[in-house]
Amino acid sequence: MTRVMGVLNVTPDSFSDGGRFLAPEAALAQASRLVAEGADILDIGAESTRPGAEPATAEGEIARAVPVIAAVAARSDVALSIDTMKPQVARAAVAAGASIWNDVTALTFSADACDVAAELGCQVVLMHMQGEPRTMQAAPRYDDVVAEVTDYLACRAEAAMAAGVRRAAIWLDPGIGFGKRLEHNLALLANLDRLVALGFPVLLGVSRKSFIASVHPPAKLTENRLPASLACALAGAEAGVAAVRVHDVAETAQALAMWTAIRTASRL
Ligand code: HH2
Repeated sequence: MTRVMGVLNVTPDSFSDGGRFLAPEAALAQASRLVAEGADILDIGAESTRPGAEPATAEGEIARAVPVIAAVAARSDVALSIDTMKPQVARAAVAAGASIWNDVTALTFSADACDVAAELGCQVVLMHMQGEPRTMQAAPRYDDVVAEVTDYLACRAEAAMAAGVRRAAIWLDPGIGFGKRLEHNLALLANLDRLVALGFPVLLGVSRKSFIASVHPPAKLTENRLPASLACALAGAEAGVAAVRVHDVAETAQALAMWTAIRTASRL
């Protein structure tokens, strides 16, 4: 069954939940809520990667994320993921109880990233992004987006394994919305099976993203994008992704439970 990764951003400026869970008590309450709603994994992020976002310092990320990770780890055995590109932050998060390093730069942010991932021994999500968050949506260009993203992620998995990361610890993510136009996002969603065929678990992050408003203009506000987010999650489940990264955990868990029940019912 496709697992649900609940998003918990302890940032001032994330595109969907920025500023809402900055206070530690608010973050802990939201973590408990997401677990109660059916999250299998919580992805805690302390730097926004939305287009145009200003970079955070490692010290700032650690100060915001680590106390929340430590407090959630003390109260619950839900798997915890740290959404960061910085090895220093990943190291502090794993020490506090995170077991997954979710890296939107696929271990390319610094020269030591692969070595740190190998040393930490945690699970690692390698995500594809063209460019960097501040400017990535300016002029994304691909000749064959599906082939380029798939090849890139296969290469990054090889690089991680060459540094000593276990094959079984590697996840891949096509990076929907990260340096991609609408047609690129849709091509990747329509061909997720090609990424799944590489044999690594695939994580899909589509929740509330802006390409939804390009497909359906009334979904201009992020809070109005749940139906399309669910449609994308089910498309991911159909293609065999291992987990979906979402803001709306209860709704996604319900949609996936029904999809799984239908898929596993015997056909007459
Ligand atoms: N999307 C976002 C952040 N991190 N990580 C992975 N692996 N895949 C994604 O698709 C992904 C991600 C963007 O969403 P959000 O965290 O809600 O926003 P922000 O980056 O503004 O904090």
